[in-house]
Amino acid sequence: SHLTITADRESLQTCQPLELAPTSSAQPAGTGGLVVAAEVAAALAAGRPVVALESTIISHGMPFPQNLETARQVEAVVRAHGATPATIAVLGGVPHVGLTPSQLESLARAGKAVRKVSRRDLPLVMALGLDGATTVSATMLLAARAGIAVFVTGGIGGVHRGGEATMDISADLTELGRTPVAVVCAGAKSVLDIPRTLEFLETQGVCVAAYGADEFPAFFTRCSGCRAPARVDTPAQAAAMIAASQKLALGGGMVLAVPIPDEQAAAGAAVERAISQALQEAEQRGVKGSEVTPFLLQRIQELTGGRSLEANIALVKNNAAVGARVAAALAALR
Ligand code: PSU
Ligand code: MN
Repeated sequence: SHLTITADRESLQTCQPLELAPTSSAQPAGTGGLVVAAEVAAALAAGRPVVALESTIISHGMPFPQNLETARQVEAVVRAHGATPATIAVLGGVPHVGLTPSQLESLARAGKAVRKVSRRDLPLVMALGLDGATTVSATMLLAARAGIAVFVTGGIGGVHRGGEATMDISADLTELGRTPVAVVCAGAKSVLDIPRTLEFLETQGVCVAAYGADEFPAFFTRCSGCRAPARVDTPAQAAAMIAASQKLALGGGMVLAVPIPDEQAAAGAAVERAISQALQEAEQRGVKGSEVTPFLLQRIQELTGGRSLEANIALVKNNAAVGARVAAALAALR
């Protein structure tokens, strides 16, 4: 009666034998041979605001060409608010922090042909010299290694419905528990079990705040039925929480959940119906593991005739504006 997850037996069968890619030994352990774009490195060195962006949302979260347009627009919004964007992905086995326009384009064109990479997949794509689109968990980890404290995306993963039995709980949640990066998002989609997602985040010690709202937002709608554990109303307040967490060396992350803009929330009801149908289809077809989220996102887009995609794009750009302001407020505190 719910989605089931198998171990990685199936995906292991599709792996090529391990052919090790050459690794650079020039950098100290822990920096993972990161390639940080010159512009990003300069901003970080000067203490100017930087905003990390993920790449699974580009490869698996939206179709081409809207994914490319959105990725470019989100970077432009970050810049327009005075911060430097750093889109994160693994290219040829090397984690990149900040992509060139042509790297961004190839990733967007490749779409789902690129491997979706969460924390657990990083050693594999690095060792095999593969490309990988990073999820929230892997993007947070790499952002933290590069020294970036603020990360913008659309929605985080969570506890899937039925997760109390399947244990399908996104690695995003445990990453939030262990990596000091603030994730600015529109909450979690109602394809997930939002109450359990919030419970799990509490267990992981993650500070969760809604931005300008009392309720935790559910991506396409401003309402989840769950009260947010905290509320902040300004970028300065959000930055003060990040600074406090750093001061105490808490080591964990933070969720700043920004409700979808009012103009887009109207599409919410139709999208909610599509979500129930997509969930049923996933169950009937036996979709499993890391394919669950991409499957649901694509079906929702198909079922709503593009309205959900339009709302998705609008909310990511809105999050980018908020995230850039938070990064600027944080830089001003230093
Ligand atoms: N939710 C969205 N859009 C997305 C994702 C989640 O609304 O693109 C992506 C993010 O990269 C997130 C990942 O980190 O899916 C979570 O996947 P999983 O549920 O397999 O952990
Ligand atoms: Mn999962």
